[in-house]
Amino acid sequence: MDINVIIEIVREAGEILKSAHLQKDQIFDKEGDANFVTAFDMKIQKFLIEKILEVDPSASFYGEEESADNKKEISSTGYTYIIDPIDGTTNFMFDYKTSCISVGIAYKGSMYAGIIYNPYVDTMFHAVRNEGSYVNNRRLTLENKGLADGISAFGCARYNEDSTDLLFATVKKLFYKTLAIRSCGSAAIELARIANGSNAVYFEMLLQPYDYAAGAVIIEEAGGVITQIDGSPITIDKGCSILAGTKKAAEELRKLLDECRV
Ligand code: LIP
Repeated sequence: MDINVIIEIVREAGEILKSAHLQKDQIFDKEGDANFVTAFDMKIQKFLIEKILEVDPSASFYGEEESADNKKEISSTGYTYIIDPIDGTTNFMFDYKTSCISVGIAYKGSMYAGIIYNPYVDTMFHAVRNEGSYVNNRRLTLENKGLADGISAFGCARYNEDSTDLLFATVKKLFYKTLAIRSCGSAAIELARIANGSNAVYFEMLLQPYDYAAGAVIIEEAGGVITQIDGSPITIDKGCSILAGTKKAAEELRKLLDECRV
């Protein structure tokens, strides 16, 4: 698997997203409140799968959108591409220009590489295990700052109402412990922002592997951490909670969550 070949495929998919003119009849409901998919989510996922199969015919896929060649299984023998064709779909629907393409790559069941591309600002994040983390080919190494020295971000969705009280109780406590609070509507963009030092920390109560798989490698290779909110390892074969950040800020936030949980 040549990461540079996959990066160029993702860059091409980014042009589809950036030049998209979404019509009302191209928006469809998914399961749960305020949960949507657009024709462009499906078009970009189809494009990515077809292009990746050209260079890696034995590839497996765990993509967000339902399609015949998307088995949503993690291969134990080869590469699995964990694809979010448009992370920040609701943002895309309202022309927020804060959406990205996220492709995590697992090898024999473990995360190996990650790519997050925001075509609106042309930022291409990528990382390969033990080879470092980069944005537009600039190497990323994290400063281990705490909550008080940075921006804290969180995510929430109407269709994931689990633990909403704990989420907002923690955000209220966080408000007094950090420089500023942000919530941009794209988990992958928030995770990439940890790797380049824009966010000190990010958390969300429930996400799916395609929201965080790529970000996990990009953060860890930059020197940050990513776990579930209780500190346990993340899962890539099913959804889980996410807490990511610098080592110091993540530890501080986990303590805040514990205080709010009692
Ligand atoms: C979105 C995430 C966001 C989260 C939403 C949703 P999508 O991904 O990026 O952080 O709050 O629940 O999961 O659905 O736009 O690909």
